[in-house]
Amino acid sequence: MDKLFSIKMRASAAGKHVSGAEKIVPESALPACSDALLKRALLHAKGKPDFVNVKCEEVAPEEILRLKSLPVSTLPAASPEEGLASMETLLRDLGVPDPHAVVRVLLEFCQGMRGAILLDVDSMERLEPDQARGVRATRMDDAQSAAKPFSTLKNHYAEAIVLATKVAHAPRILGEICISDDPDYATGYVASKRFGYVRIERLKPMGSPLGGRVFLYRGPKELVSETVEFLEKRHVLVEDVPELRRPLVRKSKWSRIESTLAELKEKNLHRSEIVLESAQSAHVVHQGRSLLMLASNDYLDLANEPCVRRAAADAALAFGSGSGGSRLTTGTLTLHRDLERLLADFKGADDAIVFDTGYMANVGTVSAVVGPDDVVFSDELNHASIIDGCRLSKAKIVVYRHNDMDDLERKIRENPCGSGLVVSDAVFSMDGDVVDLPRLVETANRHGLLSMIDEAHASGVLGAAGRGVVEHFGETCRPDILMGTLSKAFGSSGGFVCGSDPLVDFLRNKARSYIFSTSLSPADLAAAAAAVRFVMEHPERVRSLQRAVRVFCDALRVNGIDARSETPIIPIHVGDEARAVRISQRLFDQGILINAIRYPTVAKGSARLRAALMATHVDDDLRDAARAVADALSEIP
Ligand code: WAQ
Ligand code: MG
Repeated sequence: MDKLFSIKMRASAAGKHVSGAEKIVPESALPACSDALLKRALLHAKGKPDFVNVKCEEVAPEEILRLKSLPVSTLPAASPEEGLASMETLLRDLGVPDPHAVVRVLLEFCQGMRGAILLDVDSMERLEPDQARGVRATRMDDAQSAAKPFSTLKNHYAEAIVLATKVAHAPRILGEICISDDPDYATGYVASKRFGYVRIERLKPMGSPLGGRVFLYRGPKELVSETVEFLEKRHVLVEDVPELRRPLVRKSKWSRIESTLAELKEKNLHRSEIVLESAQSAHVVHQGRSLLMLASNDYLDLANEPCVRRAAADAALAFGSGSGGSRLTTGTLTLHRDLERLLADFKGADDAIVFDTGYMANVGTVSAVVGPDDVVFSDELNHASIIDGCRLSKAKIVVYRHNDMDDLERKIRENPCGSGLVVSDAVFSMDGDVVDLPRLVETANRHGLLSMIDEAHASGVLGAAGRGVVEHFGETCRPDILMGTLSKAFGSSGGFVCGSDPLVDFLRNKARSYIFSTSLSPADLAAAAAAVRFVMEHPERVRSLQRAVRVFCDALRVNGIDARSETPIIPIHVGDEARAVRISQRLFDQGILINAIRYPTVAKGSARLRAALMATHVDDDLRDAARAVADALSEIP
């Protein structure tokens, strides 16, 4: 067996103590340990020492007393008064006749001592041989200390629990009370064999240099020297020191909220809403002023379409305002099933399941179809709701490069799995580009993986009839799971998933966002159904949207901005967050609403204007807007 050494470090500056520490470690750990202790001496917050002494001494195993660590518990305390009251209660339970007086000794007489006061709790007499210095407990260590990462900083808790365990086992010691003398650390404890090491989180005001230790003695005075001998001379190793789980620094309960807001504002990332006073349409009203809406997801302008609004109003009058329950309890109306059948028909699927939002459709679906043993392969630009669904699933998440099917192939080979999912947006919400569906589906199928496509920005948008990404690619391929929303081109609210009967049945039983939410209200459902029917009957509305895209992109290019898109999402690159905000603000002042999109929605430093077109935008408005965008880009630094 490795020999054990006691190693002690003491550092001073101009004869004054700066820091000290000691350990008992196996010979093999001695060099690393002396190095760490030396660093600790040289880097001490109290100042640079001019004298450092590191002393190593072999200790015979039979000289070492091995003690089990006291068990640790923590009492929260909102104020020093509360903490000190807890301390007195514990002392009373230990049989101390005058707990208040003992706590006063700790608060009033310890200042400036290097050791502890040794107090007779019955006579209230101080028993230390040297009252200026106090009694020091030394020659002790955590039995595992050599195996633990050695911090050059002093670890309050780790050292205190070792000391408290030794002191509590000293002859005739009832226990100990302590407050850290560190001005930034207001914690202390009451330690005893009886109650263990009870941490008390707040015993003094922050910033106070107060601190000290009192060892509580009960016994004949003649035997004091034996107690002191044990404390100062006996070698002790403490076993099974528990880890401290809580963070040591207690922050104000508002600190996260306040500091986050301050940081967002400082980095130009703070957002607030623009409140509109009219329906969502090609023109909207804000503070009494008309704005050209170039930022809406209501691509087909159906939120404001008379037959859609009428359907919502009629349904509210016939079925009431709320659905009254979750889908699997009382919240399924004929309207829900009618809409699901209509969506399945529109998308050419067996069945569909409607969720309250697109976000919930993605979170519920992804987290249900994969689990902890699976792998999800996810495009790096996928929507946040897909990312959140992946996280919630506890599956391994492998992110592949944006729309890069070679990278997807490589990542699948590098991450073999029993089962898994490839998931991608159909139209990427911030870039407006379209997924390489044929290759994605082929790759997923070849590797035996499920494929899922989010058509939030594709339904009603892609394909001559607006049926989405499958139509866009000429019905040549089809993902297993086709997700979409009712809140964008369909002008209502909600999300949905289309697929096979078993898939939909599975989701009704396993998608938690479906099971544990009150279902959509009658007005939402009827509006969505009317909008889907409108698209089926009026494919020319989809073509108007596609035409608006061509007109706007052409106009941007005429004005020197390189813009092309197959979809109504047209990103105009800016880069700097603050500049993007300034440009968007200038356009806003000129009556054009285009959002500046910033981190965390897109990567840092890739801020952009995100123009979103509607089928009802007229050519003149689009050309004027393109010119205004170009002017703002060239004039605003
Ligand atoms: N023996 C006796 N008394 C000592 C010793 C020693 N080896 N070391 C320090 N003292 C006395 C001295 O008067 C100090 O001013 C006082 O104790 C406090 O010492 O989160 O950090 O090193 O569970 O500041 C307790 C809570 C932290 C830790 C204790 O003590 C936790 C602490 P400090
Ligand atoms: Mg201290």
